[in-house]
Amino acid sequence: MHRVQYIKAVAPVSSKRGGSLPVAAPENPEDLEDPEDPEHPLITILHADITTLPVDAIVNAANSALAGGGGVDGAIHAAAGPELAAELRRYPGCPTGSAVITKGYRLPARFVIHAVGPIWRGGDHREAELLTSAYDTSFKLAREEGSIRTIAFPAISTGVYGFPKARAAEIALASMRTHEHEFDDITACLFDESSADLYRQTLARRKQP
Ligand code: AR6
Repeated sequence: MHRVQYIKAVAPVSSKRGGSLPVAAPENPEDLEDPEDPEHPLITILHADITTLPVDAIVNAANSALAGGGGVDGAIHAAAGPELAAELRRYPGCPTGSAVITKGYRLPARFVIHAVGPIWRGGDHREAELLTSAYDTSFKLAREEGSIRTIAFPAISTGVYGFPKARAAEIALASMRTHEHEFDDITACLFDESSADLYRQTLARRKQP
């Protein structure tokens, strides 16, 4: 039960059903199964700081210079330590819609996948395609690494890059569903409760015919 292992270390968090999850693992691991969501047992929606998650890999919302910055990028660099920036300096950069993988250094996660989402410029500049590509490339790198079974994503491009949150949630969850059979658990890690609610609603809607 991979989910039990990392929920133990994450607090506060919310479950897909909206209730708070216990900080300690329940006596019966089956308590964490979601009977309301049998179609997507491997997609977990969490309200949490992604830097705290002891998953195999976390995904960063990076910029094409791989130069660090604010938002989740800044938080990941601060938590990982300066070795992360040093490893990234080996790369000339990364095109929008693509990603690179590094070690996680002082993070609980063993790897960081630095994905470059698009800057929102009104919607007519391939933004949706590029955001899909950022997610799909992250999954591809994770698979190629070979030992990554659990992976967590922030809501790429929805902060300073300005991508509309509802459309971004649809794109993120569509990519996660495409790849869910390749991993033991995929976590959508949202930094605020309203975004976590949006993801829950979007996932529920996708199940309707
Ligand atoms: N854990 C999870 N999610 C977080 C965290 C966190 N610790 N901190 C912020 N978020 P952003 P972008 C959420 O702006 O829009 C950087 O400067 C946040 O609420 O971090 O892709 C880079 O260097 C939002 O929903 O990334 C780039 O230059 C989401 O993460 C640029 O920002 C993404 O917000 C990338 O912009």
